[in-house]
Amino acid sequence: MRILTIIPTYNELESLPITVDRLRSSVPESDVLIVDDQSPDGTGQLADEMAQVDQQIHVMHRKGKGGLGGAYIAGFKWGLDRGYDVLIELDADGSHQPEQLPTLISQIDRADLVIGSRWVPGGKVVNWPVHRQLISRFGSFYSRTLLGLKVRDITAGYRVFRATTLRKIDLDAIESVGYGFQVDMTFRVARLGLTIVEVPIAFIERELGDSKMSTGIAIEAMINVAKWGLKERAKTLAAKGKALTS
Ligand SMILES: Nc1nc2c(ncn2[C@@H]2O[C@H](COP(=O)(O)OP(=O)(O)OP(=O)(O)O)[C@@H](O)[C@H]2O)c(=O)[nH]1
Ligand SMILES: [Mg+2]
Repeated sequence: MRILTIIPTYNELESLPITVDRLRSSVPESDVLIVDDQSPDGTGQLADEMAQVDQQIHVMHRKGKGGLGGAYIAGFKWGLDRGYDVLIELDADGSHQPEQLPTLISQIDRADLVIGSRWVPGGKVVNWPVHRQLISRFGSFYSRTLLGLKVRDITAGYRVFRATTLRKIDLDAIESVGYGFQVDMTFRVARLGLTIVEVPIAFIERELGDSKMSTGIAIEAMINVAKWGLKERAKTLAAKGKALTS
């Protein structure tokens, strides 16, 4: 099983080396792809230096901040082109603990997508203010209800995909930039009737660097989810109408 862990970065100069070191010790068999969007703080150059001394580290440089979704899609395509069997999403900021990755990977035998989940029994968030917890829980509840999904942590960004799952998805059709990207991927995997397994994780609030979360990203996600939910419902109604008239 060839594994690739994709780490998107934008201004993660302090966090990136710590995260990559922890990842390399926790899952030494995984190759690493850092996708940097020309971070003004020089994260991209640091990534290049890391790649020079470790053959398993690769770097993709994109032209300017294009959003988390775009960075992951570019990373997925890179990995699929090179024949990886398992592709992993991991934040650079320390929120996703690489030490928990072996447990997530161990579940990919029985799943098409494994999600590191904050909102299943045993999952938790550390050092998150109450308002962030409420926003995240509400976001998952809102998306779950509108899209009719069973997943508890729909916006989660700690994920293990089988390559076969990603190959079934039209990656070019995904437009969302922020959290919406994670919701969109979950929805697409679920609609294909594939198996999603949630594994409890402890999500740690970043200690270094700045968050890229913004109100714009949250609003984008809410509008898109409502749009997708309505579209899906319209499709179901149209199918029912057809069945009744035929
Ligand atoms: N390449 C790339 N990476 C990004 C972009 N935006 C965010 N990232 C990275 O994606 C990961 C998650 O971003 P965060 O800023 O931690 O956003 P978040 O985790 O949603 O928000 P917090 O909960 O506040 O940490 C980090 O590794 C970021 O550096 C982007 O536009 N391009
Ligand atoms: Mg983060």
